[in-house]
Amino acid sequence: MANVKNIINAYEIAKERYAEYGVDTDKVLEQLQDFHLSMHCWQADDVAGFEVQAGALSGGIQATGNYPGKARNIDELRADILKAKSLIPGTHRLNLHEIYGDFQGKVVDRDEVTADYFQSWMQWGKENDTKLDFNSSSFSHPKSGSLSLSNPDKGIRDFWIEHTKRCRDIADAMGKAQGDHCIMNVWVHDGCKDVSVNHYLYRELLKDSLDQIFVEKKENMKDCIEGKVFGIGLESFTVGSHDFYTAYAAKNGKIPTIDTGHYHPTESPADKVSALLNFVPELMLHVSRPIRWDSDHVTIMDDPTLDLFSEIVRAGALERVHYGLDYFDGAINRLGAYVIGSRAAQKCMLRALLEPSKKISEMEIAGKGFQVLALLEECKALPWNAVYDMFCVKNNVPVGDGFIPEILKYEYSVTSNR
Ligand code: RNT
Ligand code: ZN
Repeated sequence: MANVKNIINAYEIAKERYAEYGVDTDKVLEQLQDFHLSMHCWQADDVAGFEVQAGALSGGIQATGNYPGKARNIDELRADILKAKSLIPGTHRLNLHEIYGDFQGKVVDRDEVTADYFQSWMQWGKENDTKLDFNSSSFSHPKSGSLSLSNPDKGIRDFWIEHTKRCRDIADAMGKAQGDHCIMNVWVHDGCKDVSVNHYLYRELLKDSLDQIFVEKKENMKDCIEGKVFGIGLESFTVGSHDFYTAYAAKNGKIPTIDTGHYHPTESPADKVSALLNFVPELMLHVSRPIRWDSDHVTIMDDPTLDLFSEIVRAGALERVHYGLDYFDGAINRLGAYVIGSRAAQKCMLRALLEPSKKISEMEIAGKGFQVLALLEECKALPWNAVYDMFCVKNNVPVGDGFIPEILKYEYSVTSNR
């Protein structure tokens, strides 16, 4: 157990140290309090969801690992999320996929879903101070195939258009109920496994489907569109590529989703922030960790994530970004995965907020290249961790690795009995 007195002392010293650089750590703590992650519900059960008719996970994504104890129903998932939230400082949102509706044992096809199936979620959100975000689900369905919204078969296309429109209605209802926009993401896996020749046609169809989906203006939700490089089994071509959605978002005022696992290995997601924000209103993030491919490993405090958040802070764009997480690791304790990833994302944001950006920026403009590099190097070793520990104390959650025994206790008494 961490000694609170030591933590407060360490914080006071850190505060003075940062003040030497013109950084006010008390203010940063307030900013961090206002930093809300959108926790993805699908880490709790390897993207299975609660459809009565659920089949295997398909649509270019794969959850690997077979750690015991995944959530099997809505009650278990809710309990797991609340347990995870109790170990993460701050208040956070929950990002639901359509397949996580409260279907009450009924077969509800994707083109039949309504906000009724999410009433209990809205109630739960209200009771647990958790705002909701939403996603249409085009994978793991007999009509998913390799093409959904871009399928040349009008029947299939219309099915997914109907689904996605209904999801926008649901997101709008959620936004209204919580008095805050529900952020809805559209990701479709559409692509080709092998060499193919109809690329223009597929993209034309996807564009047309999106145009139909977005016709109705909605007050209480915001639309995001997420591209990627490739999906499993769809390696040769992706209809919804980064360029496709960037152009679509810029033209139509939509929000591009930057999933950090969706780019070529040497491409920097962080560098997209300042480029895109000159043309689109806002950004959605799916913070993940790709290992060799879009493997969706648990987020850690790595350089790509640090760079991403630093770019947001440096751009003065904190309020223009929605901070979703998107990984699914079934190989370790799933609750632990939530806590590690969420706390890592917060630490990255904290370190970004603690950067003496103003000072460094002035030096850069004055051509003081050596000083800029020296300061950026120094920042890496400033006592940011004392500030994070203080944040945990203030939020009444375990400091440091104090969450490990809590998770093990929950595993012993709850998840290992599943
Ligand atoms: C897939 C996308 C997408 C999904 C979730 C489940 O590559 O990242 O966001 O992970 O919608
Ligand atoms: Zn994603």
